[in-house]
Parts: sequence; structure tokens; C-alpha cells
Amino acid sequence: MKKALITGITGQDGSYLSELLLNKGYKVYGLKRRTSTPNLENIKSVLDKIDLIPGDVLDLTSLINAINIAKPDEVYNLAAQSFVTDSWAQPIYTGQSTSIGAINMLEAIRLTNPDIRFYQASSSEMFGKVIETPQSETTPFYPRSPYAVAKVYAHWITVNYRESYDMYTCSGILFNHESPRRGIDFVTRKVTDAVARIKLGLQKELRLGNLDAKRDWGYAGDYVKAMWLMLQQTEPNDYVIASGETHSVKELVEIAFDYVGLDWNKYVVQDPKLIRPAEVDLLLGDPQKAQKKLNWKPDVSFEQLIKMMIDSDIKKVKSNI
Ligand code: NAP
Ligand code: F7E
Repeated sequence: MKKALITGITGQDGSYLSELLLNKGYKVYGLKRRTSTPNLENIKSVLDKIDLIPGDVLDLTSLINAINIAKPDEVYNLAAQSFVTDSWAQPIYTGQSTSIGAINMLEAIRLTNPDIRFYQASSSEMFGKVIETPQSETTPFYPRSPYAVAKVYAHWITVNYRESYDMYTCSGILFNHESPRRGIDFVTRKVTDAVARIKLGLQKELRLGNLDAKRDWGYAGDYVKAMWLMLQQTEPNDYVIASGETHSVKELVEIAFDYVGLDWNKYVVQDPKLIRPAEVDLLLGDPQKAQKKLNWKPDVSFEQLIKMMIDSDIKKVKSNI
């Protein structure tokens, strides 16, 4: 039986990846940091099937301990301070968890068992103020936030350990991916939750920042399949994972309000406080390499994704009334 260790298991991607790996017959271990209140909502359906190991990616000893317990064939490093906005408020912590966390995990592997295959959760935010469109594996990076700068370090250290130590390390450059389990701060979930509340008469307005920003959005359940595929190849490599379509925040809002029969103009308020110090205006990924080499393609469209999230939020909000 193959064994996998996932950091960031309580997050959106960690939960979908756990389900995928369990379905493939893996023994799944998750690194979980201590929190003062429970945060197991995303993994509640798999809790009795996985093993959680206490640890933090900033604590190398806890990572070595986790590897000694799990003895994994594969490590998926998904842990990070992943909210771009907060990376300006907490730049040093974001740098530590997002970049030093990655090298800590790589060092833990190198020192214990360098044959372990390693996946690093890299991000389209690294392209930032884009040099070319669409963005592919060869597009130069121009990060625009402390988060994105930290992800660039984590990406290159992953490449460097492959080249320096001949380790099987892969960097998945994933464009935005969402789901009903997306954190409430991110724009898709903020919109779908608000639409549900407005429809049910519990909220009057939705305050947003830049409506013109464009993103290449996909479904998290599709994207975790690509993470697994990357670690099943003969040779390690880096891949862009994207839908190949871009949409503005305004389009997202229009589709979401339309779906419940409401006019978004009556509810959306632009709030200058929500504009970022430096914005990423346009992201559009070119997933051809992943399509050809991994035989990967997404199944869920942008519209289906938004509708899935609204249906889920309406159910959640109703169950709490
Ligand atoms: P998420 O929901 O924010 O989950 C982040 C996870 O990291 C949580 O489980 C969190 O634990 C954990 N974590 C944070 N700091 C940690 C630390 N110091 N030690 C141990 N665990 C820590 O993020 P996601 O959307 O699932 O994304 C997964 C990864 O992919 C992240 O690295 C993110 O930056 C990257 N990424 C995401 C996207 C996207 O569109 N979703 C795109 C590209 C890359 P707590 O529950 O305790 O907070
Ligand atoms: O913002 C604009 C905002 O916070 C998307 C993370 O998973 O994907 C995510 O980063 C866009 C930005 O995601 C609001 O200015 C407008 O242009 O949903 P977001 P993100 O910053 O793209 C990448 C790939 C990651 O790696 C990250 O970890 O939407 N926007 N108004 C807003 N955004 C938010 N959050 N809230 C607003 O009110």
C-alpha cells in the first residue's frame, strides 16, 4: 500500500487530495498544526480513515518526526499562508510559512529518505504583473505580493533540490481553483456566500474591491488530480495547471446573481479599502504541457463551479437559520 503525507490537510486542497488518495488505496497521513478551536470541517468525512500527525512546517523537528511516523512514498506540501491580502499585513510570517516551510520539508526528506517524491504547491500568483499571455512553464515570474514572492522562492528551491540532489521534486503551478470548501475570504466564496445570504434575506449588500481583475478559475477537485499525476511520472517536472479561460470578477458576480434571479447592480458596492497595494490584473494559463504529458484536463466549467458553490452555500446558510 502506498503512503502519502499531506501538509495543509485541513485546507481546501488538502481535503480533496485526501479523498482522491484514499480512493486510490493510499494510506494517508496529514500534518496538522495545533489550533485553539477545531478546524476539521473540510476533512470531517475522512477523519476516521486518515492519521493526523501534530506539526508545523516551521518546525523542522516536527517534519522529521512526521516522516519517521508516516514513512511516506509521497509528500504533498500544501501548507502556506495562502491569502494574498493578508500577506501585506503579515509579510514575515507569510514568507516563513510559504517559503521556509517548503525548504524545511525538502530538508526533512533529504535527511531521512531522499527517495520520497515531493510535490510543491506553487501558484499562478508568481506570474503577477504578467510578462506574456497566456502564461506557461517558461513565462518569467514577476510576483506582486509578499505571498507571491515567497512562492517564487519555494518554486525555485523545489527545482534546485531536483537539480542538486537528483530528488523527485515537482512544482505544480496551479491557477486559482475553488470549491464549496474554499475559504470565505477568497472572492469566489465571498460572492457565493453573499448571494446565498442575500437571496435568503439575511444580507443587504456585498462589498468588493477590484471588479476588473481577471482570473483563470477552475474546480479544486479537478486540480488535485493533477498533483497526484505529477508524482506518478518517470521523470519529475513542473507543470502549469489551468482551465485556459479567463473571467473578470465582474463576470463572476453577474453569473452568480443571475443564477438566483437577482440584479447584481442593486447589491454590489465597490469599497476602495478592498483594493490591494499591488494588483495582479490578468491571469490566463496555458495547460498544454499538462494535457500532453499528464493527460490531464479539467471537467468542471467556470459556470458549473459557481453554481455548485451557490447551491452548497444556500444549503449551508439554510441549515444555520
Ligand atoms: P488553504 O485552504 O488556505 O489551506 C492552507 C493549509 O495550510 C491549511 O491546512 C493550514 O492549516 C495550513 N497551514 C498554514 N500554515 C501552516 C503551518 N505553518 N504549518 C502547517 N500547516 C500550515 O489553501 P488551499 O487553497 O487549500 O491551497 C493549498 C496550497 O496551494 C497553498 O499552499 C496555496 O498557497 C497553494 N495554491 C492555492 C491555489 C488556489 O487557488 N487554491 C492556487 C495556487 C496555489 P490551518 O487550517 O491550521 O490554517
Ligand atoms: O482574489 C479581486 C482581487 O483573493 C482574486 C489564492 O488561492 O489564488 C488565490 O489568490 C481577485 C483579486 O484570490 C475582492 O483583487 C475583488 O484580483 O480570490 P482572491 P487570489 O488573490 O487570486 C492564487 C492562485 C493563490 O495562489 C492564492 O493562494 O479578486 N477581488 N474584490 C477580491 N478578492 C477578495 N479576496 N475579496 C474581495 O472583496
